[in-house]
Amino acid sequence: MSGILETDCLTLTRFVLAQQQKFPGATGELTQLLNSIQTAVKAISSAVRKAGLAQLYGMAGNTNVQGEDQKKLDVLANELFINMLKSSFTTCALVSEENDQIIIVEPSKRGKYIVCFDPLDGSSNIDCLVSIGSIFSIYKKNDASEPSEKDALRAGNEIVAAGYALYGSATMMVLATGKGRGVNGFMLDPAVGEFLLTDQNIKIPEVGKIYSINEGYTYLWDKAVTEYVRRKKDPSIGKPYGLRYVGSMVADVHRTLKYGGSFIYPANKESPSGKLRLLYECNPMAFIVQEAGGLATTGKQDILDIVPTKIHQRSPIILGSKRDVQELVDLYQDPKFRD
Ligand code: FDP
Repeated sequence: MSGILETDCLTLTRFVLAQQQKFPGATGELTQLLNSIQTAVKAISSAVRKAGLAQLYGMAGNTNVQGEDQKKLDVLANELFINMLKSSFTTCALVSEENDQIIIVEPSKRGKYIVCFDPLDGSSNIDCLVSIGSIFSIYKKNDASEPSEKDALRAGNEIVAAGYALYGSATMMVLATGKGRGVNGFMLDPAVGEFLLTDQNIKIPEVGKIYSINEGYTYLWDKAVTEYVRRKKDPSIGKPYGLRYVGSMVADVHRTLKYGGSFIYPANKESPSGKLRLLYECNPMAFIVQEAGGLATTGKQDILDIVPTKIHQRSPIILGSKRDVQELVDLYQDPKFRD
């Protein structure tokens, strides 16, 4: 109710704790891990909101008023994720978009989870104030061996939980806390400093009215994608779709989750595996979209079935409303549109 302070609001922490209660054997480690990600996201959100001003203070030679070097936002976000995750005592290995090698957590701080994350996705949008985000997926270590890269080279189907934070006109965290447990969205209330449940059990529309792809690369597309986009714009087939492309994966996926339609970053003649990274971009988003009732595929294979061989490997991706994604999958199977 407006003007009245909510005294029993469902925060993200409460929500995760309540889920943990449903599993009598749960140790609370995942709750602790998700809390550490929440802290990182809150700090990143605050830094994102102040970035322009902070840059002004640091204009002379990139130093701030204390004479310290200014940290670029993506470096800051990465350090926050790594430090919060390590000190949560719940992780044993981390894969970050910003680090070439896997990070092995020191033995005294180890727990049973592996986290793959992109601390600040859409970084080319930072300087023009367009929405950016953080993305993560969580796996459980399945043996007692010394943690290594093989623990992160797992199919998306093994994800325990995945989520993203969108630093948009508000900051929102969207979480899928396990297979069959759906997707929930939490908006950051800056006054209280907590994420509050605002979007319960998000379901992606069965079909949408929007397609989302970087059309500048039309000349590089394969026949199936070319035909799909042609059909979306052909009034003799139906009412043409609208085109929306922010160029920040989190923003484009969040819109697709809310409004439906398709988001596509395909393979093309110059990048045969597309651009987006499997472990910390495609897999978490595919897990969330599928939990919300949508589809996520390369066009030829379910994203979550891919068994990675490299931690930074890329994958083409088509995700969104069931009917919209299926339409492109069908084109890939049609011999007329094979390259
Ligand atoms: P960015 O290069 O700005 O970091 O994977 C990174 C990403 O952004 C995604 O967030 C976004 O969807 C995509 O790249 C945009 O790539 P194009 O500029 O090639 O369309």
